Amino acid sequence: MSETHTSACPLDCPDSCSLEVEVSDGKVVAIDGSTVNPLTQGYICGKVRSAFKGQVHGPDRLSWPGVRQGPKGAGDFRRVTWDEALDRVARELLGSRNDLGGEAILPISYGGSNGLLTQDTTDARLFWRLGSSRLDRTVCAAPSTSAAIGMYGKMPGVAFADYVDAKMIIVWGANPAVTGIHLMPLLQEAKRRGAFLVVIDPRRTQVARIANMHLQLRPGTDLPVALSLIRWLFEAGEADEEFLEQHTTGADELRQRAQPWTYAEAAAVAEVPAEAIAELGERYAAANPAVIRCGWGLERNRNGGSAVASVLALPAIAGKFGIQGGGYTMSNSEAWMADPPRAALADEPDTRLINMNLLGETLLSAQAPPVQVLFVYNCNPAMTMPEQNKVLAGLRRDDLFTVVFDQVMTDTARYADVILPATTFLEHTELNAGYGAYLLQRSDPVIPAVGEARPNYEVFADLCRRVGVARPGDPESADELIELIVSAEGDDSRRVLEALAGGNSAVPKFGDRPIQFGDVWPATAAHKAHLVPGELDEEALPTGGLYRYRDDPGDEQFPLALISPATKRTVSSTLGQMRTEQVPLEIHPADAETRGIDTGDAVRVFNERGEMRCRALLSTQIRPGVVCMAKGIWSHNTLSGTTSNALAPDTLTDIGGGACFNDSRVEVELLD
Ligand SMILES: Nc1nc2c(c(=O)[nH]1)N[C@H]1C(S)=C(S)[C@@H](COP(=O)(O)OP(=O)(O)OC[C@H]3O[C@@H](n4cnc5c(=O)[nH]c(N)nc54)[C@H](O)[C@@H]3O)O[C@H]1N2
Ligand SMILES: Nc1nc2c(c(=O)[nH]1)N[C@H]1C(S)=C(S)[C@@H](COP(=O)(O)OP(=O)(O)OC[C@H]3O[C@@H](n4cnc5c(=O)[nH]c(N)nc54)[C@H](O)[C@@H]3O)O[C@H]1N2
Ligand code: SF4
Ligand SMILES: [Mo]
Repeated sequence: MSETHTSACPLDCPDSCSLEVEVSDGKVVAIDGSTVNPLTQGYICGKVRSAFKGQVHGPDRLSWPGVRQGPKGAGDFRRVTWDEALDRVARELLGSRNDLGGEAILPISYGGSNGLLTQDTTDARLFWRLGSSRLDRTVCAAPSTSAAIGMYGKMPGVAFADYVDAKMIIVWGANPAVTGIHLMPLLQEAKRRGAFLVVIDPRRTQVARIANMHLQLRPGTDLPVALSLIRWLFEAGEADEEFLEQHTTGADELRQRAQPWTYAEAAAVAEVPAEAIAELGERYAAANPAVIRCGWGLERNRNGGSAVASVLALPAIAGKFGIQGGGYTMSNSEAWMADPPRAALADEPDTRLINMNLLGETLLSAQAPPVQVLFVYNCNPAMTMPEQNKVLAGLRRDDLFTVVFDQVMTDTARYADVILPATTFLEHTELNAGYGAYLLQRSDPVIPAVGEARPNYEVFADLCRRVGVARPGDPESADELIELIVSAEGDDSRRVLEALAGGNSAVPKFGDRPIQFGDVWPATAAHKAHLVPGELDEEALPTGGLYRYRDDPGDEQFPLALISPATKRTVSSTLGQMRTEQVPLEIHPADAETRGIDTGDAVRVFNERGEMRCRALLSTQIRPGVVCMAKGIWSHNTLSGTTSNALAPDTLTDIGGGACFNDSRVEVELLD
């Protein structure tokens, strides 16, 4: 006898699908989409539809706490009780704090779940009250969020549902066929209704193949391209002076900064035809409504923050706001609950802030104090952070005590001193706000916890008690935490709570389809768009200020740009235990030929930071001068056990302290 339950997907994906889950004998037998979230339309991606069952019930599932009994990295653990494991963790936390101070403790968490209960609740309470080092969560979206907040104060974006009415859609550094699949049918429908679709991406992705125009630029050159469009809009009298006067600051300043970038200059740097950029400019000026889907591909390089800022400035300059379907979409992650850590019920301490992109460096060389306890949850840093060799060397440190709290045995978990098994969203209560939809969804467990797995919020609340920082009346249960989080909605929180109480519920905000500069306004001073925000300009001063282009980091020794975009098989590295085959490096036939490389050959990809040995795949989907290795692969997916992250620098973006994965410059050679 099977029964069907409702749920919502909390994976790091903009779509926040509403789900139907079929359960038989306490086991998940099928997962599919429902229509509670209108964007889901009853279908979901293959990752969750087919693969996620393996995350719950597969052989790599962690189902008991363990302590290390072999060398670090071997993944050999002895089963212990929760009490023994948590007492040991509590002893180490307190011991480190007593010996070296709270800052000797570093928690690291990121993309495992977008659920509002899984991060920044009792975990923040534990680490803040202990006075741990704080983590600057910069590995993703930091430059784009800085740019968006500085300019528009996180104004909600154009809803995907409104894309069908747009006359022009620019998909800029996003790959929706993989990373947010529910946009694809809407793009097709918009095209059918006559929209002109432009894709700006170094790869010929699935969406590029259906586009009317594909600008296949060199990675990291979006800034000059956008600035050349801005320059032309002003020069050609296509700037909306009235809008700029009324609703923006900094237009003149931006105009000056764009001045050096003629189409010819931008085209030379981006290695695309100047005529194509010019056509894009003409069409954008003429189209109404026109919308830009800005992704994250353009932020992962030295110019990332300025690149996103220049793209987000386009609709203001060209006067594209104020109409249904006109403007931009980026992330809506802060549309709900402006202040998620409120559930911590603790004050954020003034302890040192560690940029997570520097994890390896920090583990190896932080002083005063060194990191003594690393607590990993919702994260697989051995495979997802830059400078992988440094991260791995750090994890091998004998004097580092590492806790890994995860659902499966990840490459990082193999280095743990203590492993703790976490429940999946099908086993605990979760609150999902998503970052592509405007819905708030609550989901409750559909099966009992697998083995002894426990939810994050329970385990961190338990640890608060064990280290003596819990206070009477601290909210600990899912219901209590949800109430606290939703209280951020002020007068509206009662209504939201009641709507969520039904379990299978999704509460919309902004009437679902807000008009930018119509229904929603910049949450900035005077509700204006700041085209050259002072604080960002200042932050970017060391690199020449906002909108200053920095040249390609490649040289003769390492000329190839290595990028590592998302794939259909994993969400970042989540689900990667089920992708067991060797994953190839994609290389353009022209680059392969000069190196004597053919499809299937074993190659060595290297630079001054490290190397990755893997198979080659000749592909015309990427442009010459660029090679591509999937994001989120595991050590078992390459011949060397290292991934593209071993070649990625831990340099930071111009603003936001973001990761520069796509600034990896490499050489590739044939292995015998
Ligand atoms: N299936 C799946 N879905 C995912 C994820 C996943 O791993 N798998 N990851 C989730 C997460 S964590 C995130 S942040 C989002 C990311 O969502 P997206 O931003 O859509 O995905 P990315 O693959 O990071 O980058 C998008 C595209 O940018 C291109 N690109 C690379 N460098 C540049 C550049 O310099 N300029 C331009 N214009 N384009 C460039 C890449 O070729 C890629 O096709 O997706 C989320 N959804
Ligand atoms: N080379 C390269 N590297 C990249 C990127 C790139 O473009 N190129 N992109 C970066 C991006 S965009 C991102 S967002 C990061 C993501 O990098 P990470 O933050 O490391 O995210 P994941 O790889 O998804 O790993 C999340 C882990 O959390 C676990 N998890 C899920 N839910 C829970 C839970 O409820 N409790 C606990 N305790 N654990 C849970 C999952 O099983 C999984 O092992 O990767 C970055 N790394
Ligand atoms: S990963 Fe994205 S597309 Fe897949 S079920 Fe979750 S929200 Fe939907
Ligand atoms: Mo991400």
